[in-house]
Amino acid sequence: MTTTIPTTGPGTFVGPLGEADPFSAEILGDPLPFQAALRDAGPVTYLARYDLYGMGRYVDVHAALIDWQRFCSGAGVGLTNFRREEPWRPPSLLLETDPPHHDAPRRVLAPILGPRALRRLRDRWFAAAEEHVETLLADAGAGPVEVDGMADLAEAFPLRVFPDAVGVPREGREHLLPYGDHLFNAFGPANWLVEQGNPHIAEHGGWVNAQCAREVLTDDGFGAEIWAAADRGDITHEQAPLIVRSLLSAGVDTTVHGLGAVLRAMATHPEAWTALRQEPTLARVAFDEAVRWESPVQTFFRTAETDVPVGDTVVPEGAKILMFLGAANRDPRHWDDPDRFDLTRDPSGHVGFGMGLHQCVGQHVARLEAAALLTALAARVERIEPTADPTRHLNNTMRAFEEQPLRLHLA
Ligand code: HEM
Ligand code: OVM
Repeated sequence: MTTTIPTTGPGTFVGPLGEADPFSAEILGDPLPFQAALRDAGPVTYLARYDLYGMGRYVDVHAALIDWQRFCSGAGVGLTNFRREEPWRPPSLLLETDPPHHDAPRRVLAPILGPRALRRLRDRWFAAAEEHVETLLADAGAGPVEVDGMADLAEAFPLRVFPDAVGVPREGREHLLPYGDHLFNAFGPANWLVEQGNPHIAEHGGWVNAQCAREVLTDDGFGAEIWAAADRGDITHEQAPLIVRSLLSAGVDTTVHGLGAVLRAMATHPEAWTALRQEPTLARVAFDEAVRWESPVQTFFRTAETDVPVGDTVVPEGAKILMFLGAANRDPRHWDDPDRFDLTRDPSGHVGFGMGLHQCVGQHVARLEAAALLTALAARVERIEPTADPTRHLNNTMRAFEEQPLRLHLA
């Protein structure tokens, strides 16, 4: 059964906002009209369907994300309230905890994934990207090459470099994307998307959990560094595998859809591609602007620790509040012409990687992957032409593409 939410074209959401289902196929497929209506309705809006509160304005989302004392993560950052219901997997020691429990895992992981540590990977990833692009374009001669921007670039490149960096074996890596897809669906309600994943999650989750063991990981990756932190006593040996699990949970689908976003931006904004080719150091700002513009992670929940007044509303203790990162990243109250992908704007301050204590600890990894792939493409590809409309992959949390048919015109 599907519920039809009438829309009257781009930018207009019609119908009672409080009854809307933000996890319906209609709104997941085209979230912008609903998000505009949510922002216009006020700082916070009760959404009766799931007994939750929604926030979409930049200023309020930003304020709530840095207010971890009142908008907590320890009761889960999905719809399930861990204080009342059993979580579907043992909670993340990073994402789904508050201080003081959050402190040690975060202090351990941040330097492992930080800019200093990543310098070691930079040359390797840039070379891997060049080789990947080279192979993709190999039998083209001088003519253009038709690819699927998702399967051939946005998925293939992270799957090539990231699991190696964590230190997981080759065998079984096909579990990573479906595991992440289900995990991000499971932050939402138990709708058809979750039901589609349920029969397969034991298999994917079994493989992912098994890769977190010290014996399975290589001795030179992020995983080994997490175990070394346990040997030093910075975390316990019981915590180590769950922290490795965070990398395998959060580190793959997110970058795939982040890269999907920047490829879409470049395919639809040829002048931006030309600018990036002339100045490859623009790759970083291009990726951040794409993360703002598309917000591959659209939403996360918080739980009210006490009664919290927001505007004219009091969000009651124990209530779930859905933070619409994607709505905040396109709030015209904060951004000039927010729907425009604009390489000349300063996208810093966007909440696509979150904000505050839980702000993405893997963002430098994501940026490095993007810089490597975009730089390699820029050297060989003069123009990225969309040959058909991309298709969307619906997910309760992520804004994702299934397919992006592209024609790469060689330089
Ligand atoms: C946290 C988005 C890539 C690991 C977050 C949060 C967001 C986010 C929005 C905040 C969650 C919250 O406040 O509740 C993204 C996007 C990515 C990306 C859009 C790519 C474009 C990565 C990568 C990794 C990673 C590559 C691992 C290497 C994590 C972890 C957390 C996190 C472990 C939890 C941090 C904490 O709670 O302290 N990410 N992420 N992410 N991310 Fe990312
Ligand atoms: C984790 C985790 C899982 C999903 C997403 C995420 C975006 C973190 O297991 O720590 O951050």
